[in-house]
Amino acid sequence: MGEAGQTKFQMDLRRYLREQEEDRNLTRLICEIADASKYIVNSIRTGDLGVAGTSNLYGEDQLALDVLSDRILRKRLLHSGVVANIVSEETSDIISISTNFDGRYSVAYDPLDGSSLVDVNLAVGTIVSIYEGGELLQPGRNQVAALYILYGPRTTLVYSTGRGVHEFAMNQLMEYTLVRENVRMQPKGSIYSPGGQRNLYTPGTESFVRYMEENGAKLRYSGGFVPDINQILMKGKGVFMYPHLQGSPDGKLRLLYELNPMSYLIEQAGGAASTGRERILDLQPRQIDDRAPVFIGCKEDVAKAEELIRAQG
Ligand code: AFP
Repeated sequence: MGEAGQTKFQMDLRRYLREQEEDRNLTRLICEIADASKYIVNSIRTGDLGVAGTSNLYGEDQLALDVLSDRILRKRLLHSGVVANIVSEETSDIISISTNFDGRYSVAYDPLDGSSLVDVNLAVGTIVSIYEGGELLQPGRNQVAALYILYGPRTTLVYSTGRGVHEFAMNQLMEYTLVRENVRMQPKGSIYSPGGQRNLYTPGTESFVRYMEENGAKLRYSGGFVPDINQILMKGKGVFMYPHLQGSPDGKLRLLYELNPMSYLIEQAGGAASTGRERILDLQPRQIDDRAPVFIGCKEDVAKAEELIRAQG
């Protein structure tokens, strides 16, 4: 029992991080990101959905919300006093905040992943990957923390610092309070989330989808990486894929701020994340906009995908 009569499951995020004796600067960083999400969720609920008239590295028209969310997060990271370098899906290169890396962290983030879904009122999210020091182009296995915030019917924050995966929900005072501790995946799943065009799947991926369907798995795909992964993680049974396609061997999703943080979280919950041939977290990024194919979720399902891709390509 925490403060006077407070059960563990009403504990707010900052207090929980302190009870876990997390590094003070890391606690500060995670709480700054959590605070920034309060402004992002307000901008989603009420913000201007028009196009901002600018485009990001990938040449996609930036919705005002993309730009706004990126600004909100970047400002908090800039003034946090605990950040060295940052990179965002919405900017074209790494931004140096401090050359003093002592006690500081570097952050790769997607401020509003799935932003094109906001104007059809589907769930979207913020994804964050955190490293110690100043280097952002390192394998995802070196992350010291990863988190996402899901702006759905409820606003939830899911994080790990390498000691399990914990979920918090935003209450009416806009505080995050603990709802699930040590989330765990089952070995095999009952849902599959197939991204990309089916007619461009390679034989191995096609066989894997047939394997999942023959085993009774149901299709769940929203087009939003954060809600689709969150469903698999919180139900503990499923696999998401955005595979290599004929004509695009690297799939679609970005390594630094989509695949590495989500792979870290899923592995921390006992799942697996692979390109279909190798562990996502072992990939050495070459540049900030690297993409990779992905099969992520229940360990046995990911292993089956690898087996079929090894055999059939
Ligand atoms: P946007 O951020 O451009 O909406 O893309 C969302 C996303 O990166 C990821 O959230 C989804 O899993 C994936 O793209 C969906 O891609 P498809 O629309 O090709 O299925």
